[in-house]
Amino acid sequence: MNILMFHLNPIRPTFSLGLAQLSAVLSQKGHKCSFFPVFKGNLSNVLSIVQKTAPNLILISLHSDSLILCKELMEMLCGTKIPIVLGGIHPTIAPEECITLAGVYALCRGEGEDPLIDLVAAMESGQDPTGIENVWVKKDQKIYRNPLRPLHRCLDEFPFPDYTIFREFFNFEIIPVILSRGCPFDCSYCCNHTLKKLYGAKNYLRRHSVNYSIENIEQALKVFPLSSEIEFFDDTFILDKAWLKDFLSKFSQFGIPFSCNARFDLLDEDTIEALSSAGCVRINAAIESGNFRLRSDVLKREMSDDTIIEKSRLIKKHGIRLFTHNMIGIPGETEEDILKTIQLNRTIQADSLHLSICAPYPSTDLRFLCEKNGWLEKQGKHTDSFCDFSIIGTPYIDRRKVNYYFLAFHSILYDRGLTLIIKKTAFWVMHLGDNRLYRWLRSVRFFTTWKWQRIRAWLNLGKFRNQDITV
Ligand code: B12
Repeated sequence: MNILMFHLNPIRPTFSLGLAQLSAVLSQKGHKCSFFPVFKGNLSNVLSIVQKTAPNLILISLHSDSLILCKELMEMLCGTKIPIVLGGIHPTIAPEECITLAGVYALCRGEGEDPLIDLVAAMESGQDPTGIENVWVKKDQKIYRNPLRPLHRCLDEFPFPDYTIFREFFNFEIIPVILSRGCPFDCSYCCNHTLKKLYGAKNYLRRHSVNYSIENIEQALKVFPLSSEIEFFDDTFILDKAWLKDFLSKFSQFGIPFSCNARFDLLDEDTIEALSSAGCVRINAAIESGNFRLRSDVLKREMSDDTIIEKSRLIKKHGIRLFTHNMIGIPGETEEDILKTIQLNRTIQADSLHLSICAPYPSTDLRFLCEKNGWLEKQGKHTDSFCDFSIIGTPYIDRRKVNYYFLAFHSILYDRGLTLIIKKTAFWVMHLGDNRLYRWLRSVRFFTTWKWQRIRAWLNLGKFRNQDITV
């Protein structure tokens, strides 16, 4: 079959390691896969891509932030009569919302490799596709909702993700890699506890063997030989210390810097030192809130300020840059709490950070908390938007204040003097306009950065790694 894959992100073109994995298993079965990263700025190109590739099947991968974009895309595709299958985290946790979208032929919940192979085989051979585990299918005006199959026990049985599908669109200076699935923690805003409820906690966390992981990286580097860094996206990269030690000792052969996610409370000096010696240049760790009560009671991340401060000191001591994840608009949060989050980042001297507006994703404990208290925006036009607007309204803070701090957070933390005053004033004016100007500027910025990356790829610019991989 000729299969076209779309990954959706309203804001910018984004890779999908999930689709790379699916492309690998489908290619193994002789199917031809191509990929296109859809965002608002290139939605109008989609039909010409479909005409050019002439697929027999379209796969769409989506997170909850992309439902509106998905609806728009489906409207564009409905005239093509090509079967469309949805998958990814949103169809997994909110399947009813997805299967009822006009034009959807089927959706896949949970891990896609085995169900997709079964579905494609059934479609090709004309067999009945209505009884495949993980797959919900629409047929003769009926919806067949099949149960989940158990998680695939041994991840090493899968082929290496197919990075070639990204080559046309991304010139990864930093290659994204993921070597495990699952997480043992239950942060209330994250999808992991939701998936654990679906699948059962047993065997939920699985990791590739060290040998598979090393070979996976080798393959990725062959596809992107100019990449100068690796980013490990695993939720729990540093959890299994024995695995980590073995992995780092073998990874060092690449002589390539990397960054990874880590929880402050799991870090100890030995681990930080080992990471640093193996080439770790940045640790991404979540603070989320500067208020301990919100962190532990609302977000279910029991971690003291002292732990965060002490571990940050150690990270810096070993010459690793610190990137933090933060949220504002958390239920129960006040303006003072937001300022505490800024202050905590200042105390630990975060080198850079990511800020999100707290998003109560479907089926998470955080969502249930908001629903129970009537804190979700009911009538507003942004109810389905998980990107730039706060959809949580509590008596503790005006939602527009949250939007203002979303714009001003970085400036308050990093800017000084006149720059700070000018930016704060501009953000204040912009937030009154419902963020529209800001969102437009952001889209332009992402678009130009992306184009610039492609020009660099075309000109063959980019740093060579200090060691080449033997092919
Ligand atoms: C890597 C990652 C990113 C990367 C790449 C994202 C991407 N495009 O895949 C980056 C940094 C860009 C990113 C950005 C964001 N992310 Co993110 N990210 C992750 C992370 C850590 C791993 C995802 C991954 O690669 N998993 C490994 C692959 C193999 O699994 P997979 O993607 O789930 O795919 C499998 C199945 O879902 C299925 N499948 C997937 N697509 C399809 C399609 C079809 C047709 C079929 C049949 C099957 C199928 O088959 C695959 C193989 O089994 C997850 C957390 C997690 N542990 O899953 C969060 C996660 C997906 N991200 C999340 C969020 C919130 C975001 C952002 C909105 C953050 C922000 N505020 O900007 C953006 C959204 C970007 C977007 N729309 O793409 C949430 C999503 C929650 C939700 N309900 O939507 C997650 C679940 C983390 C969380 N807090 O719960 N993210």
